[in-house]
Amino acid sequence: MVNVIGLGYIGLPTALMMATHGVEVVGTDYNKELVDTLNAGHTTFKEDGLDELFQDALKAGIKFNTEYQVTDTYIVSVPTPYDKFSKKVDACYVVAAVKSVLEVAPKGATVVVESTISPGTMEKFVRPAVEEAGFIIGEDINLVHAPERIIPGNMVYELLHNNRTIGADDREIGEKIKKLYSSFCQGKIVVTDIKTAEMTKVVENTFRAVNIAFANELARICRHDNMDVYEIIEICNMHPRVNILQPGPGVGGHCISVDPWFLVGDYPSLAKVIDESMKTNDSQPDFVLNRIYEIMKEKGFTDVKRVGLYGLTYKENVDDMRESPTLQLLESQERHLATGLKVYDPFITKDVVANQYHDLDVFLNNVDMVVIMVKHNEIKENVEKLNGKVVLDCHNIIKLPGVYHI
Ligand code: SAJ
Repeated sequence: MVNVIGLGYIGLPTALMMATHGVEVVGTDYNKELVDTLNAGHTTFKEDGLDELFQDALKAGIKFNTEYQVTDTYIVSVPTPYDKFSKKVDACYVVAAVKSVLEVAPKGATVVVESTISPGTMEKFVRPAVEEAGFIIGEDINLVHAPERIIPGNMVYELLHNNRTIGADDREIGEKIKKLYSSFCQGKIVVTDIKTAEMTKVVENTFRAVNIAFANELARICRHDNMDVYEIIEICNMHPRVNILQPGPGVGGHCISVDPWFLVGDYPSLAKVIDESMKTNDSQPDFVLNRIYEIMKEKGFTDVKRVGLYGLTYKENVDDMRESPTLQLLESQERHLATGLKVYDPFITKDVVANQYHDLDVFLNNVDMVVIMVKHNEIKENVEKLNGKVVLDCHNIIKLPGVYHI
C-alpha cells in the first residue's frame, strides 16, 4: 500500500493515478475539510480529466483520511512555501510530514519526497530530521526524491506521459520506486542520486523562466522602437534552431516564478543571467501598468475605474492564482496610488480583490478599456463582446482592429 501525504495540486492526481493503475492507495491530509470534501465524492480543484479520474479511483478503492498509515511506501507531496524576501524555500511542511511518517513507519519503509525543493534540501533538512529522530538512513528508513513535472492545465495527460526523475541513495530502492511510478507513467524514468534529482527540477523551470524573460525583454525593445515583437518572433522561430517563447504580462505560478530564485539565493555571484531574468519577469506587471497609463493618456481617458483587467489566475484555464501577474499588477497599482482598476475572472468565483466582477457582460458594461491579462478560452470565444472597447492584449490573441499590445 502507498500512503500519499498531502492531497493538493500534485498529491491528489498522483494518488488517483496510482489507484487507477492497480496500486492500493490511502491519501492523507491534515486538512479535515479537504478530506471530507473528497470523501463526499467531490474534487477540490478544477483540472481537465480530474473528475473522471477521481470517480475511477473511488471505484478502484482509494481511501482518504487524516491519519498517517502503517505501510512500506510514503509519498510526501506537501507545499513548500517560498519566502519572497529571503528568496528561500521553506521546507518546514516537508520536514513535519517526514517526522510524522517516522512515528508510524515500519523498519525499512521508503519516504519519497515529491514536493519541489531547492537543491540540497534533503541533505540540509530532511536527513538531519530523520537522524535526530534516531533512525539510520538506509537501514531503518530509505529516502527518495521524485520531483513532479506536470503542468497545471494538462496534468492528467502529463502524469501519464511525461518522463520522470527518481533520486535515491540506493540504486535498488530507486528501482523499486521506479517500478511503482511505472504502474501508470508511460514516459522514461531515470534513476539518479538525490541531489541531481533536486537540481534537474529547478533547472528545468529556470530554463523556462530565462527564456520567457528573453521574450519579455524583446517585447520591451520592440515597444521602444515600435516594432512588432510577435511577427519578429514568428519569423525567427522559422529558423531550425530558434524557438523563442511568448512575451506576456509576467510570470506566475508556484514554480517558474519561484524555483529559479533558489539558484540565485544559493549561488548569488554565479547565477547572474538567472537573476536578471527573474528581475525582468517580476517587473513585467509594472511594465503592463505603465503601458495602461500610456494608452489611457493617448486615448484621453482619465478615470482608471473605467479600465478592467481580464483574468486573475496565473495562466489560462486554471483556477490557481498563486503569484499571478494580475495580483502583482494590482499590488503595484497600490504603490502608484491610482487604485480602482476593475477585475474579472471566470475561474475565480469568490471575491478576492477589490472591484471584482463575476459576470463577463456586467464587467464589460462597466469598463471602456480591457486589459487581457490571461488568455482563458472564454475570452477567445467571446471576442465580439470587445467591439467598441479599447483593448490592451498582453497575449496577442484578440484579432480586432486597433488592439494595443505590450
Ligand atoms: N508564460 C509566458 N510566456 C510563455 C509561457 C509561459 O509568459 O511563453 C507564463 C505563463 O503565462 C505563466 C508562467 O509563465 O504565468 C508559467 O506558466 P507555464 O505554463 O510555463 O508553467 P507552469 O508554472 O504552469 O508549470 C511549470 C512546468 N515546467 C516547465 O515547463 C519546465 C511544469 O512542467 C512543472 O511541473 C511546473 O512548472 C512545476 O510544478 O514546477
